[in-house]
Amino acid sequence: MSANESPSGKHPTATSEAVRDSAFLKACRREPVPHTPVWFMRQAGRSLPEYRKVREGIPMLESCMRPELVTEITLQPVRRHNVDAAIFFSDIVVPLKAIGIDLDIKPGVGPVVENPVRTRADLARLRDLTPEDVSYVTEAIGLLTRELGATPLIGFAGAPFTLASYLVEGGPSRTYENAKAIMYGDPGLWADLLDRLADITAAFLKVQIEAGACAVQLFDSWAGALSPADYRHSVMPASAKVFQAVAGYGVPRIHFGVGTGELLGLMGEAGADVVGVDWRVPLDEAARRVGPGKALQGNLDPTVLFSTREAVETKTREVLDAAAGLEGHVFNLGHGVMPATDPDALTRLVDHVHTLTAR
Ligand code: 1CP
Repeated sequence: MSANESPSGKHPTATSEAVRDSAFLKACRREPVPHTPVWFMRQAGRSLPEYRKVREGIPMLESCMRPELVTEITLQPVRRHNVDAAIFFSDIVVPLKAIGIDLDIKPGVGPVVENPVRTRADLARLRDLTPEDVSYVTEAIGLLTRELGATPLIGFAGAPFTLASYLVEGGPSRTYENAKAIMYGDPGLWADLLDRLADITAAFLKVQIEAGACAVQLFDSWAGALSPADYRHSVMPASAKVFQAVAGYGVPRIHFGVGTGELLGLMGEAGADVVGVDWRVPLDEAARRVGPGKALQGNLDPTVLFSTREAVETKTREVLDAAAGLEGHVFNLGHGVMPATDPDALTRLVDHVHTLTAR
């Protein structure tokens, strides 16, 4: 199989030579780079006035299903900030909506599930995802890769644990008490739930890669709520299944969570090529925890952008200094861009990292 061919053999993946030679993909592959590549989680979104304008009156989930709108929103931060990668505009709950789960994304709240999934009978509602269920994703990525030229497109999905947290709790949670009640009290049901979600997530990532995404990020945003032993036993097998399912495409696989300092080694072991790090662990220490053979992504505290230009520059230099000995480094924030962030601070940050790291 050539690097340009999908494992299914049906669709050649759309990655062009210019994209393959991009600083972002080089850093993911731990090759020498012309400068440290930069992108931001949640770079498309409420921090941008042009985003708020095109989203006006259109509910979040509906915007994810309109290919022209998805294309425009995904391109907005690329045009404005000169970032080294685009991330597909969607949400982690889109594949669940696509298989008929009754959920909505409520403004100011996040994903809310009408009838939470808590029993074995509920599992039957989690059917397989087919490419036809998300044809708007294939269409949007087709439009996008034509517009993006040499800029790589990152596809993404929610990891089984983080998806399960919304499905079981019925919405955002700080404690995950209902999810953990199943994890500890009915491990068989828990394992089957996460395994179902792994299949759905893998199918969703495959759609994005076959349509032209040249890297994927698995967001296990809330895995930091787990001890290493619980993560290894009750969550890692499902996340590993997702990574294994897309291994054959040869696209870099990024694995990210918040508050996952104690889990960094395991999150790499699950099958990631790049491990995302929040701001709580310096990158040199993160590299020791992850071990050799993987690139790291991160990890400026997103709240630093609310401070003075001097403070942003100092904290940025600290991140770059800690990253100096890494095998590969993709600069990012330690979590998503906060909605009240000044977009000009993000543009300056990209320029600053490019200037400081130009080789
Ligand atoms: O109307 C709006 O603008 C709603 C806000 C919003 C946006 C812009 C939501 C609701 N989702 C999104 C888009 C989104 N979601 C992206 C866009 C691509 C980009 O990064 O530019 C991405 C990557 C996501 C992924 C996502 N959704 C995650 C993982 C990333 C993370 O921040 O940890 C999670 C946990 C979600 C759930 C979700 N969707 C929306 C919100 C507000 C939340 C979080 C709710 C909570 O606190 O539990």
